[in-house]
Amino acid sequence: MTTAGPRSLVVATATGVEAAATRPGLAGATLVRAGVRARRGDRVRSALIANSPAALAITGVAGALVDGIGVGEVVVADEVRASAGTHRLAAAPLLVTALREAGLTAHLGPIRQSGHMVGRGEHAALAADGSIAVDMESGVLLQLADGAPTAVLRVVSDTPDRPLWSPSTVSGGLTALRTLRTVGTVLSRWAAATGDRRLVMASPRSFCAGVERAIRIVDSLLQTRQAPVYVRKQIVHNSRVVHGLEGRGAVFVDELAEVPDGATVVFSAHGVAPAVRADAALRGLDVVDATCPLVAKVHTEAKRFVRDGHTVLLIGHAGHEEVEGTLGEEPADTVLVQSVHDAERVQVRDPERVAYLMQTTLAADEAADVVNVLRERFPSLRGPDSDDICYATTNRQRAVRAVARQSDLVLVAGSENSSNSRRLVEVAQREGTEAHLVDDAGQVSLDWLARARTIGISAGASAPAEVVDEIVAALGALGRIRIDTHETTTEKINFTLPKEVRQQ
Ligand code: 0CN
Ligand code: SF4
Repeated sequence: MTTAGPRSLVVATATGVEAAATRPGLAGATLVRAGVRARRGDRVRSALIANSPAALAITGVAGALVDGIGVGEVVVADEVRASAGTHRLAAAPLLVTALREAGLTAHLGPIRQSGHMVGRGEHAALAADGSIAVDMESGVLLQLADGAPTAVLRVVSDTPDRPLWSPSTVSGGLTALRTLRTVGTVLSRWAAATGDRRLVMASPRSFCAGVERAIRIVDSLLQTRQAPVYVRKQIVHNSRVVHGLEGRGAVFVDELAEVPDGATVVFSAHGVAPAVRADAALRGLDVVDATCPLVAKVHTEAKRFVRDGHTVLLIGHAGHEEVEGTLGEEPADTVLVQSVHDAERVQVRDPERVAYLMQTTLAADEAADVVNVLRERFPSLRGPDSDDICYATTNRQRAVRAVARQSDLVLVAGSENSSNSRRLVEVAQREGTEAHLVDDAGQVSLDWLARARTIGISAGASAPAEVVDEIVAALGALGRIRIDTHETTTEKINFTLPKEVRQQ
């Protein structure tokens, strides 16, 4: 693939007034007046050819179709619906974020192209299919793009409450034109982020066996038990997963006190302290345990070491749910060690009887440094029979490291509170590569992309593949992409479901 960097920006507006309002932020761009109903489409076509390879932004004013979108606010189309067909714009969430960063109120949703000016009383019918705004030329102009990256971004000048041909029409128009000045600067940033790229997909990435199992447990209970199904803490640390299950009837609570007597409650993949189990039993709660078997293994090791008279040094992060659960097994004989600094200072009852355990999602290289210090201080230090840092954590870190070495930028799908996802970002950064954690495509900054031609992509063990797909689609909407996969190992691990779910 021949790779082209950022595209030249061609901006199409319907009228000269809209073009003039947008111009201040558009240094170096070509502005084209295409006319209402895009009668002058040939001008746009010529501008795209003259500036090839170009990116096309369609902007100007529009009418909001739904309440909650005000005059002067921006609507970015993720889809344009016209009689000739529907056009998807997968990079639209990135633009919304950039507009918000620029201080504007921006909305994401479908824009409908209408053949006439929409007046009082027509909004509800046009909004019936979920469209949030209406204009008269986006659909026609998009057909001219011929594969060029495209953006459709409109500033609202009228709303169902303040329709066209009402006393507010002029003031609405002026407010919208003022906003267009800022829109121009964001479109320039968008154009700088376009270009052809190579994507290197880290493999393995995304769901591990423990996360698959935990989600299937809640999923299956939602189908077979009476709603609501309560879940103590987030089932896994991912906002997309949690919102998806919430939408289907799961109720996430922080503490058991919020669960009514007799209700079904699921314990999350990260495990719980015995005190929580005892509390649930006392309350007569119907418990289904989604603790990952590999977390449960660490709990078993903690009990075994303490039974043998050892002090357990648990390497992990304070406040993380998994660590809270493991510490709770033998609280009097377990000490948390968070860093090399802690390892150099930790005091134990008997230096001859010391064991270490680990949180399953640590960075393997950092954890090894801590163990080395402990071993120097306590030569008879014992450790787990097999690694506590789980297979999924280890595999994803190896893969992202390999990918980071060949990338200008690494994007890791995952939520902020996901330990293993954050470690993937840090592992990539330690290779000297810029890396960021993104919960969804909208969190990818246009400015990161401006500098990156090869982008590595990974996802934490709790991040759904669909988030990765959305990121890839967004990058594909900014230019041509070649997708390579860097596979460091294949995973074939599966965990059986607990009996409460299997029997149903
Ligand atoms: O993101 P997760 O839910 O959890 P942490 O990485 O924050 O521990 O991923 C699943 C891992 C487990 C247990
Ligand atoms: Fe289990 Fe590891 Fe997945 Fe955590 S990351 S749920 S410990 S397999």
